[in-house]
Amino acid sequence: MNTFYLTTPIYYVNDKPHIGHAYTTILADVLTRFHRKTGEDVFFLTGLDEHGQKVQQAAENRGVDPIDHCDEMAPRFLELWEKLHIQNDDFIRTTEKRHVAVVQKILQDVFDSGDIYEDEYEGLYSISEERFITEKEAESGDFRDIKKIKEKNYFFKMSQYQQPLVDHINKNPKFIQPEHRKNEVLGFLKKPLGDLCISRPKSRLNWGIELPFDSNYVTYVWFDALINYITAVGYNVDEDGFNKYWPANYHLIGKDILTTHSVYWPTMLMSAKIPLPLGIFAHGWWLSGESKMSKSLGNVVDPLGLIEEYGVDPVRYYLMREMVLGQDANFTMESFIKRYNSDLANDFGNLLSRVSNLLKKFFDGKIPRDEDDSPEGIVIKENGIKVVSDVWNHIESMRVSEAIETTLQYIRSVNKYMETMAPWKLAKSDKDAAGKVLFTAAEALRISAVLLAPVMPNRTQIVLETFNAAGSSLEWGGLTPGKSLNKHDALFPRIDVKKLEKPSQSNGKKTEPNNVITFDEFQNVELKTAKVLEAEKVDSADKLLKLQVEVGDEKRQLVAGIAKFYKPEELVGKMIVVVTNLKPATIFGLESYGMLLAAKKGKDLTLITIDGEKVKSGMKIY
Ligand code: ME8
Repeated sequence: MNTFYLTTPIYYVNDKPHIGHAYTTILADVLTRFHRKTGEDVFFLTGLDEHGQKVQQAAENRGVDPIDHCDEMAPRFLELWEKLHIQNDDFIRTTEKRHVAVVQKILQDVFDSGDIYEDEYEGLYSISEERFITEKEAESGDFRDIKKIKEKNYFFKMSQYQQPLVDHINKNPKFIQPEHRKNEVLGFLKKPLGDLCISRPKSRLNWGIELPFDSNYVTYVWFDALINYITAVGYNVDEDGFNKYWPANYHLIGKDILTTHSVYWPTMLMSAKIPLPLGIFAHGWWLSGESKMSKSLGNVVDPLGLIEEYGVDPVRYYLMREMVLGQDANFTMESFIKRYNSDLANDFGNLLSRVSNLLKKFFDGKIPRDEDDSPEGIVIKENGIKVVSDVWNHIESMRVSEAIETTLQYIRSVNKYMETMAPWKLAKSDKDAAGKVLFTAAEALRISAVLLAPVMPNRTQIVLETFNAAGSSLEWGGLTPGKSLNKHDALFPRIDVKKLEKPSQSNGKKTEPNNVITFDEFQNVELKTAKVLEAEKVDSADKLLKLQVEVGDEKRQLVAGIAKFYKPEELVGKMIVVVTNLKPATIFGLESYGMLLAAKKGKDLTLITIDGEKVKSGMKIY
């Protein structure tokens, strides 16, 4: 039997899951549901990345032990997976014994083979990224919390595997997908590849897996995390299980973690003499406006809220349909509602209510005897057979949104067929012919529901149960003539866009300026209180002041054009308002992480400040 092993990244437990995490996991769920349908022996792995600086920091901020923090966070992910109807086969946590043992084994094996050496290293270290960075990277402004560090560490001879990796990528064109990501990695590998620092002294970070050959160190979180993919299928413990599923068919990842997966991981495996995964597939980012949805930017959508409001299937549908795999996509409530109303309510839901109502009205709520053998009916049947293989081809090539669109196009063609054949009119003159049309339409709808079931496992079940066809296959002809229809609720009640809009405040009269923004757009802007800790003039620019501000637990640098209005010493201690999720900017060579708010008219400018006993820095402003 063919096997299909698919993994998601293991997510950091530094905060609760957001829509980006939900996306990759739903994608893996949809793909594995399709593969299970073809009879493959599927293994679907997801889990949590629980070690490292980020998690230690998150636990420290909350004043709890890292392991307690992880134990508290893990159920939040599990709860979300349950709500999203994720059918994973395993859920790995890197703090589990089974994983620690495998990481230590690999470390020891690689050490014994001579691929790990000790060296003193001095360089710039980015705390937020948990790695040494180059001078050039430091100047790029993409890294925060940079420190100069000199210390003894252990290094993995990654450079030794540069050429074998390039050869592997060239010999296996599907190893890194999509194509443009493969080219990106090959471009990266044109420059000499350095060795990888794989240790962290416990004096600096102790939340990790101890090096088996030096108890003063823990291993680098990525060296630990990537190994989860082999731990879960039984590496070094269950040889048969391991050989059955490994190498994985795909590691699904977001493009943010391409290098770790397509450079660190394969070279680690080469050194440990373990076969490489068959494929690494990097999808794009969900954006909110121009920026990536990310916890640190504070612009993430909470998947639980959406599910509660609209149901899980529409959310799964939207995420799968809207993002073309490999490209970025914009998450907006407008596009969510549009997709819901047009694809789900109008096309899919409408077809079900039309067909089932007509069967009730004219055929006593029973499935008619014969299918339509008119030319129009034959086209629907032929396309109903073709759509199955088209969808499968798309899925095998990781084109999920195209697979969905192909099914929706088929549904639209069935709606057109209904309009052309008008069985409600036909029923009055030729009842037999009307029955045939309705049979064909119902069968087409059944096939479509089976095809959409991996994306929307719940609502498609309603369709199948309506026709008494739960568990039926993808072969044309799954309906049983004479069977009675079951009652069903509206599949996708339309979202009334007007009801969502907030009523106007002004005694009945609408005042709508032409620059209105939606509530969502407003919510995308994160405003917080910030306390000014330090302020100084910028030598080269007489309009600018450089401020260090405190936003809750975090410190930030802001550069603001207010030197003409305020003396630096006047600002220290003031509680101001800052846009905290603005893309960082470099102003006169200085990094600025946010923007302060001020009222300005003509030549006057006054900073917006907030006073009050209860006001603390880091409070969100609504
Ligand atoms: O990187 N759009 O964990 P993480 C789409 N622990 N996908 C997104 C997204 C967005 N805006 N934001 C996050 C880590 N994701 C490591 C992985 S694997 C051995 C270790 C998804 O919690 C996407 O899959 O930061 C991305 O790769 C992953 O979440 C990063 O999750």
